[in-house]
Amino acid sequence: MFRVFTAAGGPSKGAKGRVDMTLRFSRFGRLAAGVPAGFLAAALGVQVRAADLIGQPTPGGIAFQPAASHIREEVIWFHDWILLPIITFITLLVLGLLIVVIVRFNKRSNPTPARWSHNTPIEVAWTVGPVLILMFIAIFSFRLLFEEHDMPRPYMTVKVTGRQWNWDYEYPDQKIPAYTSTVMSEADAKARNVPYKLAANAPMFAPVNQVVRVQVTGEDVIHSFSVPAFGIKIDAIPGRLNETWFKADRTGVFYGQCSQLCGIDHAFMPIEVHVVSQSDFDAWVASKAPKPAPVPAASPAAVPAAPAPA
Ligand SMILES: [Cu+2]
Repeated sequence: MFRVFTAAGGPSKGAKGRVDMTLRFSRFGRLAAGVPAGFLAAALGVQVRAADLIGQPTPGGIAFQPAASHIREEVIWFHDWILLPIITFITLLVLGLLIVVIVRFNKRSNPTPARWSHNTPIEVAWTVGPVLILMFIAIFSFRLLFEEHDMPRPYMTVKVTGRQWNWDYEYPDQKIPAYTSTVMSEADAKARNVPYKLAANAPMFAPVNQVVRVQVTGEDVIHSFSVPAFGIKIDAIPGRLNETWFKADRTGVFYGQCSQLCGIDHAFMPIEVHVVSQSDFDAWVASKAPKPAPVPAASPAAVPAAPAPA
């Protein structure tokens, strides 16, 4: 459903209408297995333009952000096709039972109450039933958990350090020292037409279609590094190095936020990740890598002046 996006992350030219409809209905289709929410969304037209859905929340949106990685697609599939149908079924079942009880077993229509208080088959059923449901969910849940932890061979590592209230990004493989990424001011965000409180002054960079290992730690309190489009969220804990990974399958700008209450400016430590082509990434690395120290030239100026003769 996302094939209509161009490399830049926007909808392909001239196909905007088709993109909108594709996105709206394919998402709707994915949810249709039993999703009143999807129905509501389509009916109210709250799904906004496809271009707005890349890597950031949208006003009025009720579905997930579009996936930009295979893991995220699996997460969305698990939610849309396993969890949501089950919880919808359970909710409707309980609602139905409640209505039956209200209608058939009220005082008026049932003047002489029954005197029994136990029913062994029902008690067994309402114990075994939920256990079976949880075991069924666990099959898919554990498979997903395993996949999330089974990191392929990484192309590079980014070390992320959370701090009150900004992030540090360091690229040991590329020898890029840590730089600090802070929230962009409202005026700057407005001037650049980027979302305030999501845009950062110095984004993290990653090449597309490469496995990026993200090592996360905290400097002062617990923060949490989270990028919904990649399906990653991991705590940044002082004194501990946590690890996760992502492999973005499209270029674009993807936003996240610190997801652990970390103090008064918790809402002001956004995460901005630019996923770019390999050549763009290499160019960025070249621009960031520390320049080699200039070889001192044996110029006369470098020679200390001889003391003046007395
Ligand atoms: Cu934080």
